[in-house]
Amino acid sequence: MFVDEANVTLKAGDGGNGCAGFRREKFIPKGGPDGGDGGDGGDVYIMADDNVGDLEKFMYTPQVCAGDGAKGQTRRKTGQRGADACLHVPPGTIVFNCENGAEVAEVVRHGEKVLLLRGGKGGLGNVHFKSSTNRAPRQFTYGSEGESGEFKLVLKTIADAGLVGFPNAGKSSLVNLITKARPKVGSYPFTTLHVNVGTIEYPQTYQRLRLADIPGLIEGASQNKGLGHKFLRHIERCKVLIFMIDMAGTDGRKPADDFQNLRRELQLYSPDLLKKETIVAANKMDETSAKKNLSVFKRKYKGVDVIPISCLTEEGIEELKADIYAKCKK
Ligand SMILES: Nc1nc2c(ncn2[C@@H]2O[C@H](COP(=O)(O)OP(=O)(O)OP(=O)(O)O)[C@@H](O)[C@H]2O)c(=O)[nH]1
Ligand SMILES: [Mg+2]
Repeated sequence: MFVDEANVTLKAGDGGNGCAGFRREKFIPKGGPDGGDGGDGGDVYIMADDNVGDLEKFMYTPQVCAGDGAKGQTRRKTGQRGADACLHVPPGTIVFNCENGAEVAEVVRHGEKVLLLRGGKGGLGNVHFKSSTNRAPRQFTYGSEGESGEFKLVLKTIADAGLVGFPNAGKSSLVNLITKARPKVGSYPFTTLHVNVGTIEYPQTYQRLRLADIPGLIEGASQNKGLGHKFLRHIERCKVLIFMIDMAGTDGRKPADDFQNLRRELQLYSPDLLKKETIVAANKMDETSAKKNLSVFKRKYKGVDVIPISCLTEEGIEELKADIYAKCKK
């Protein structure tokens, strides 16, 4: 299971109460107040962690609390501070406040840490209330409550390039071919049900790029047809979009229309998607019908960068890899 949304209830620790104590020692009568302060409550943080792939664990533990501060003690001892709690999430996670829907934090790079909730302050012990008129105060203050709230975590994958296309176009086949990720390939639509990210390696330059494979879109995805278009948020941060087109026109598809329809679905989701660097991967060139369809396609979309490939014979794959690199580094 791949979980990219989760609701969590978070609570920072309460501050410990101050102490009302008196010094008691042999030969020191009326030793005076010596109650220490309470410890502060722990804070709640969120941190991006490359070793965390999704938000699944928050489905099982939707409540996270930081530790409370300990009470103050006699001999002016301050109570121990409560332990902080830190939510380890995949890079690219955004935190929304459920109450007002506002975005409160976003962590993108590994190790990036943001404070979500502050722990309560520890109370004051009675040493603070000593005065010339009150030499034995019994006053102390209570620790304050830690902040709390309900939050929604949403993952928007971080990748350099993203694949979009209708079901069965061959998106996962390409990811299998050029990365070490192994998403399932099937001859039926909607083989892929969630996002897969693979890393393309370029040994010549010791560089790596992340490639995101998302479930297929269909016409009307923006009206929630098929799997809907919610997966498009995983390619929002990509620099380059690869439109995977089935150039063989399997099952009577018209490749030229496919490209236009895909672009329309993206536009309906967010017009910004169409401003990205674009590559059309004209797949299934090993099939006989593909050549004719390709020339029709090229005539219709003159300025578009089209690379004929076949995931079966591996034709054009190196060229596509090089083009992805060039556009990502632009
Ligand atoms: N002939 C031919 N078949 C291909 C090629 N690439 C992929 N296929 C086939 O096309 C079918 C779909 O491939 P997938 O990679 O699962 O397609 P997808 O775009 O990931 O599909 P969804 O996950 O359902 O959106 C599979 O049966 C593949 O074997 C190709 O270059 N030539
Ligand atoms: Mg797939």
